[in-house]
Amino acid sequence: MLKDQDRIFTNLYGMHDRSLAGAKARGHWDGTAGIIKKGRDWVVTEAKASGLRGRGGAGFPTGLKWSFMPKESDGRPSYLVINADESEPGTCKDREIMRHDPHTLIEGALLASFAMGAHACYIYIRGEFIREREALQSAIDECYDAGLLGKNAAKSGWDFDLYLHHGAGAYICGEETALLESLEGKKGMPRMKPPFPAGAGLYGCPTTVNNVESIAVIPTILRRGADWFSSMGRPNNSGTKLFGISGHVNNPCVVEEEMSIPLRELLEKHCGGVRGGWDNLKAVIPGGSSVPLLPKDVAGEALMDFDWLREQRSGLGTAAVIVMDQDTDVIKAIWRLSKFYKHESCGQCTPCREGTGWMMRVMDRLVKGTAEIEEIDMLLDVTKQVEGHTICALGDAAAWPIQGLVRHFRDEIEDRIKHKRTGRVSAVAAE
Ligand code: L3W
Ligand code: SF4
Repeated sequence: MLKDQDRIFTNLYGMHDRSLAGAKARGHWDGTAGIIKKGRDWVVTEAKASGLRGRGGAGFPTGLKWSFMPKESDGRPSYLVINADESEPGTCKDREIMRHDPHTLIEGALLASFAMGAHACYIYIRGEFIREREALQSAIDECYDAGLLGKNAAKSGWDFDLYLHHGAGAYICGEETALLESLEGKKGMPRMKPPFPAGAGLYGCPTTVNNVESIAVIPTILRRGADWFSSMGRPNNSGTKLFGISGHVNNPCVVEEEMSIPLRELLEKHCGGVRGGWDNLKAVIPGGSSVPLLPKDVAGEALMDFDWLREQRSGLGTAAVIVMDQDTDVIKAIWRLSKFYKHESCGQCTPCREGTGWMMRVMDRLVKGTAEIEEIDMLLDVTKQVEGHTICALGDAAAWPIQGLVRHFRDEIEDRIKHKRTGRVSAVAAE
């Protein structure tokens, strides 16, 4: 359980002044130049030692990613790009940082960019985030006025510019290479990897793309030390983490907690528990719509971290916890995700473009109970044809929730088909 003094996001609920003066009173921008004077290698080494893993969904070690950036310039500039295109269904944690704690993100952008030899950083913010863009832009303007950004930023000797770029509302632009394409003014379509952005990213230059939360925790890690951060959570799953909890709990919320907290403790301590009590739980999606759900018995044991959830063939993803009680039509819930992925597929590779449509149409029949029993395995086969055979992870993200549904709720699907139960057909038709 996280102690109050170990919280990084001290203004998560907007109770305090989010302006520069308020942020400074809470300890932000304290000794920033001194940290930079310790040198680039020191910052990267601390990030590695902290054990911080990317908070955008993949959990890739942040310090290791930074170390892929060139040490010496070959004439091309280096860039940091911050992925603020938070669009994963259920996910609303980065939004809270940008709304209420924008200075920790801006200070993190300066420190991380310095660590990678970047004099410029772009924050790519989700199209729907109008108020968040305004909050962030006003914080950026304050920093320029106070000399914390621009030439000799924060009197550190490092010149640094920060630009905010507003997206237009496409989920796929949260995929890092589609985001770069969009930032360059092109259609947001993912690129083949490799090359990874560290080799050829924005405008073909060395680039690191990091999630908002990954960057916003950096100033506190550097001030309090890698050992402090890595002392929380389990080995290889360290630090504090923002969890966004929605669905059938009494008080949905976004909360900062220690990594590896038991799921049941998370829900009972911060959300007033499952609606109708724990016994009324049916299933939980632990990490945003891209990861497979967990049935109640597994959820009761779950530790909220990358490795524990991976071992259960699910994932921490964006740590967006979606709770479903016994009243939930779980087949319909996953059908709705299938519809989402079909809609958001950019269409450039065949398994995803065609497969998402096939998956959605079969899911439609499962919801209505009009499918044949054999179609369950046929559907699983389609998910296997899509998984791992596409340019970007959207194909996997469309396949995994269905695989989880069949793994844990096959009986319910078969039961509906056998009895030709209709589920909520009228609601399906209405959507
Ligand atoms: C250099 C190598 N760099 C990997 C870098 C790579 C990227 C990071 C992780 O997808 C997941 C996806 C969604 N040399 C490298 C290397 N990198 N190997 O490391 O890469 P990767 O491929 O594991 O993941 P990804 O393509 O970044 C992200 C899942 O997250 N997800 C979605 C979240 C949605 C949001 C949102 O709405 N904001 O975050 C949730 O689970 O499905 O699997 O930077 O370049 N050898
Ligand atoms: Fe586009 Fe889907 Fe291929 Fe990703 S997997 S590049 S979203 S078609």
